[in-house]
Amino acid sequence: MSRKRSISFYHKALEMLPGGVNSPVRAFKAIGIPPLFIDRAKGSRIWDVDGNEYIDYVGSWGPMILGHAHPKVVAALKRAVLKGTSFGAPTPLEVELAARVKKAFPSMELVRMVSSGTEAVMSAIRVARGYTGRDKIIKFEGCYHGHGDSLLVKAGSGATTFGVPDSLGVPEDLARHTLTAVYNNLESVKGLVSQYPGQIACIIVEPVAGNMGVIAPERGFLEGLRKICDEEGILLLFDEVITGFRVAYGGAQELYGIRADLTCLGKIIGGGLPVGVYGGRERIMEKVSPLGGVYQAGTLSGNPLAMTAGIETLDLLRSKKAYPDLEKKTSYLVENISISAEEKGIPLCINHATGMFTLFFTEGPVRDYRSAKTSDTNRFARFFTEMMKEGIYLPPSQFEAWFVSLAHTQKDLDRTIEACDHAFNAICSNE
Ligand code: KE4
Repeated sequence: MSRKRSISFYHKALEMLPGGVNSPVRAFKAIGIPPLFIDRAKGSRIWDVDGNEYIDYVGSWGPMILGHAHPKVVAALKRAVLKGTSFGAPTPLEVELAARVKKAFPSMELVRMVSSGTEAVMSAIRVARGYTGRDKIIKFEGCYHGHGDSLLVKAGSGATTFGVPDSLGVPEDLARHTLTAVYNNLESVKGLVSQYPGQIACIIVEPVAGNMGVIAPERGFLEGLRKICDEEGILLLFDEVITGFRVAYGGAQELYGIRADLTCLGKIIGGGLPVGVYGGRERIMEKVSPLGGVYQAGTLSGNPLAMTAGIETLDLLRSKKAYPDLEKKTSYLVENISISAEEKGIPLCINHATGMFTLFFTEGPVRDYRSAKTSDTNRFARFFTEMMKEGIYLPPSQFEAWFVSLAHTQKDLDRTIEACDHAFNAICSNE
């Protein structure tokens, strides 16, 4: 497998982009080899610039739930682009996408389109502070909510991968308003709430964590957060940028039957184009300009091409009865990969939710940031490299989720399981 062209593009990129990338986790730093430069993708497959083909479990970090370049999405975009790419004015398309989001998430009585998950979360935090008049927020160690200043405190995803969960450049005066609790530990939340009575604007949570690797909420955790928020006048903010339209059409709110006060969405709702959405109860969202005093704006918010890709994607997800299929594929992979690791005596803990899963190279259980961090990241790096040789493209970090799409075929799944088998043998033999 030649990677010559990837490496030459990487060297050129290093002269132009910090670390040669436009988002840190893509740099393969946790793996210790130059990143692949991608040429194209179709369905479950992705090709690098050297022509190597892979079965793709990154799926652009979640958006490509239908698979890459779905013909109906491509056709809709081709029609849309001929009408112009951006107007900076309202269009019927944003009303169409908003209607679909509201139908899927009844708690989102009013929604606002933005251009990324980060922008959605930053804006929702500002709304929570503006609505409650309180400054502090509670987040969970290891959860990642984009790179907004208030959220880069004990953050997950790339921040954990690089061991910089607290970013430089975030003023201490701001960071002190971000309190961190332990995922799946309601006592840690209650402790903070009693320490700062009447000062906490919201609790932000990934209702199924994806950025420490996948960690599902234990029974009673989300319900407990809802109860604390109701008792203390705190807003419950679900960051469903990953889980929205992934774990269920109505996200974790549908799956667990918990109503959030504010919700953030991203990834899938743009169908691969830049979209973020935040929204919630009408009386809260009425604080947002031009109705209220919380300002937020964006040149490309509601961009017609992004709206088009999002509408097509959601309509295909709704019509396809996608979720039983995704769940079946995910369970099949998890069960068979577990068997393979067990046969080889490799300590492995696999956590999964519909359409997403993580192989933690540790005994487990993995139920929070601390237990996730017991994973053997060197062993993961060797596993990643072996899987790449086998033609499987994985998220280049132990603390991310593998994403399954509707385009992954039974043949893809069986090939993936066989590749894991070979990779497990390889990492055992050269240890
Ligand atoms: P973006 O700004 O990257 O669109 O969304 C930020 C975000 C917000 N909330 C959650 C739960 C998220 O997972 C994310 C972004 N996810 C990462 C991967 N875990 C994006 C990949 C990257 O940073 O390159």
